[in-house]
Amino acid sequence: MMELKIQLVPTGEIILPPGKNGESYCNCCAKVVGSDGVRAMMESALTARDRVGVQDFVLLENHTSEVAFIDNLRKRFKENLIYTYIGSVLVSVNPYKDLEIYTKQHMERYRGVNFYEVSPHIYAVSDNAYRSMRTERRDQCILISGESGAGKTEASKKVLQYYAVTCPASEQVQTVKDRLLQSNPVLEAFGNAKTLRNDNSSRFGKYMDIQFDFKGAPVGGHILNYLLEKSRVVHQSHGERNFHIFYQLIEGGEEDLLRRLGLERNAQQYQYLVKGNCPKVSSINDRNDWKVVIKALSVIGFNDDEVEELLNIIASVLHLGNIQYGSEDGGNAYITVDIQIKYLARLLGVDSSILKEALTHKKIIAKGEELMSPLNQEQASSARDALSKAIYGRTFTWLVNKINASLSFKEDFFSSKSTSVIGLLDIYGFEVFQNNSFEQFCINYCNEKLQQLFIELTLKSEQDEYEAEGITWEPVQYFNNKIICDLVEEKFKGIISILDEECLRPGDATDLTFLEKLEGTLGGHAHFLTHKLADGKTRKVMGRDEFRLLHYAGEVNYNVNGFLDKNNDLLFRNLKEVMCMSENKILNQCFDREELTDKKRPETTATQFKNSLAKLMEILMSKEPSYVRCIKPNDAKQSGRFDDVLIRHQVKYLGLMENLRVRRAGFAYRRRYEIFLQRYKSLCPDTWPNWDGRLIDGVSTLVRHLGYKPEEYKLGRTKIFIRFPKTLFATEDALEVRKHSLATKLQANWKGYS
Ligand code: AOV
Ligand code: MG
Repeated sequence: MMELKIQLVPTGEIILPPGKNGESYCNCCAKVVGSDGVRAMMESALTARDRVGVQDFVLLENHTSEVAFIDNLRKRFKENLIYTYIGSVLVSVNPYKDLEIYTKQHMERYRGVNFYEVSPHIYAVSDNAYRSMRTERRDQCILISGESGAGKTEASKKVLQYYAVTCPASEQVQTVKDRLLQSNPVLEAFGNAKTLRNDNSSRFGKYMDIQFDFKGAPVGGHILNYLLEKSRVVHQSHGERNFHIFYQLIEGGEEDLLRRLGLERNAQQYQYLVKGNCPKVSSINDRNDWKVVIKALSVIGFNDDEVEELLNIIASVLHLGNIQYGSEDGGNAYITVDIQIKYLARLLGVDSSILKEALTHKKIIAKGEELMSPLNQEQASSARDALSKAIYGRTFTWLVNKINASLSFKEDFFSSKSTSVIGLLDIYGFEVFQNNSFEQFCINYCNEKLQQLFIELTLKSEQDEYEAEGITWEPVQYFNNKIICDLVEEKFKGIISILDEECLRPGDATDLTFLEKLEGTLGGHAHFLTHKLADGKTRKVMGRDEFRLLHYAGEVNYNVNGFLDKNNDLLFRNLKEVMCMSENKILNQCFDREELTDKKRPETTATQFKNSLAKLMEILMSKEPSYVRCIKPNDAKQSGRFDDVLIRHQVKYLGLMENLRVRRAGFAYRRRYEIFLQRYKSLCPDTWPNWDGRLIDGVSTLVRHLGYKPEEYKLGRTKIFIRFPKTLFATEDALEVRKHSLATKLQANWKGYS
């Protein structure tokens, strides 16, 4: 049977392979197809397009219609086509099921192929970034955004897998690739957890640089981690879990390991694991994951002792959680059962009586003398929890450092140098729960920053450039969320500044006085609300301990309860001292004696986070970005369900319609005149070998000679702007042909001489 080849290329045109006289021919048997055949092919291709939608939203006939946009997304989703472009931005809808599109064959299909010649895929974005890095020698970054559960972490893993499979590898490079890949299960075990939004929710932000040598082989990596949600160690909301590693250890740990650690194989026994009432999750196999993590730790280079020390710490946290306090007659706390202290002393390598005292007393310095002041039951419980959080949080940072040491580029190990990097950003997505606290405030602020970067780089700078170049341009209106970023981070007036001020204020500062100050300073701000209405009345739907932020992605009520403590993140001095004495080698590195003598107050949590995000933005701005915008199709984590309302909301706040409008009206490529002329001047007798006049005139002469139509390009002050990729591809092809014919001619001449 004759296979008709008619292609619906991503640019949306129907390509009819041309025959000699303009007729079309069949791809497999090369028979010329008559006009009826062509019509049949056209019809079937158009029907296909009707069914599966367009691969690039730019091709939508009604590109300003949100309905058409969502229709297209739905059509494709129903056909398991989860990826669609807006120009070079990849939109991805979480399928919530495994698709057969990530095989090695798929990877090969995308390798070295132009973005627009294959169907949209995360591999196309990965390959495009890789090739740009290699050809232009410019550092790249792939920014993955979307709300919690939209598929960011999965996407970032696919990118890494793509490089691991397709990049060249020597034996040494293979080791690096293995370590890069294996860092994922380890960090997920310690840094991810089940939330109501996502069974494998990232509770830390991650930016990973993959370093490549000049041959394009990955030779190293480096991870920056952002604010782990430590509070989860001691408390989880109903239906949520603690970090995966605890359940993995309890489910998967061998009998004698659990015995050594003094643990029972029953998560319900541990106070830190029972709060969410959710020990088992159907989508998670803790026992298998345990095996994967232990293997990964060994690939990364952990020796048996280090694994043992790490597990001692995890077990210690569980034992700490089971320490229960009673109250003596005078109100002082005492520990009801000693068994946990015994385990803790052994696992942490500390003196049991010193630990016991530190868990019930606070050291104060009065008149130059050190005194131990007893804690009441509530204070002791929160001191215990602060210790658990500190231990876990610092161990997590240690883990990242350890992975970084293992991934670090070792020059003497490789014969080449590391030249360029591709950065991969996978943060925690925007989230709203029934009860939102300091953690959601930080997470959602981080998402505001990322959205701001997207706006800066795709909507704003794009339009600014047209204006600067004097290109006629109808500005596209969009919501700039800078106002919300400022509301959070501005010096003196922003929420973080006000929070810090309350944290540093001696005396009677509480979460509620913080809220009052917020009202005093920010009341009336367009994106900030509390229960107080301007006319003195009360907004009934809001609690008296809440403030509401109107985020770019939606409204969130934050309960101020705990804001001050979480921002201060204090650990009593005597607990620190105990930890400095620990014989556990990891904890010994995590708690430094210098901390005890340091008089300077450490930066608050929110300020540290703000500063680290500012640095991250600088890093990202210095690289050439590619974007993946992830969309969550429903709130039930189910496959095949496309919830229109939910999706419309995301399309709106991600600014996808504005993105499309800028893209439609804009230009896919731009080149500075001198670069454009230098590259293509050989294609026109007037510009070859040199053009003596003004650059703009040279480019103008060149493109007219090449047959560019007026609507295909515009000439700015310093650059040529080309509307469609195909125009540039055609010019590139012409260059190839010329090089080829030149080479053939040279060969013929050479033969003539010899
Ligand atoms: P997130 O990273 O965006 O949320 P994940 O990447 O963890 O979301 O995705 C959530 C779940 O959706 C995964 O565990 C998979 O079950 C499923 N999933 C996502 N992408 C795919 C895909 N391409 N193919 C198949 N299943 C997928 V958060 O970390 O909560 O913001 O903070
Ligand atoms: Mg994630």
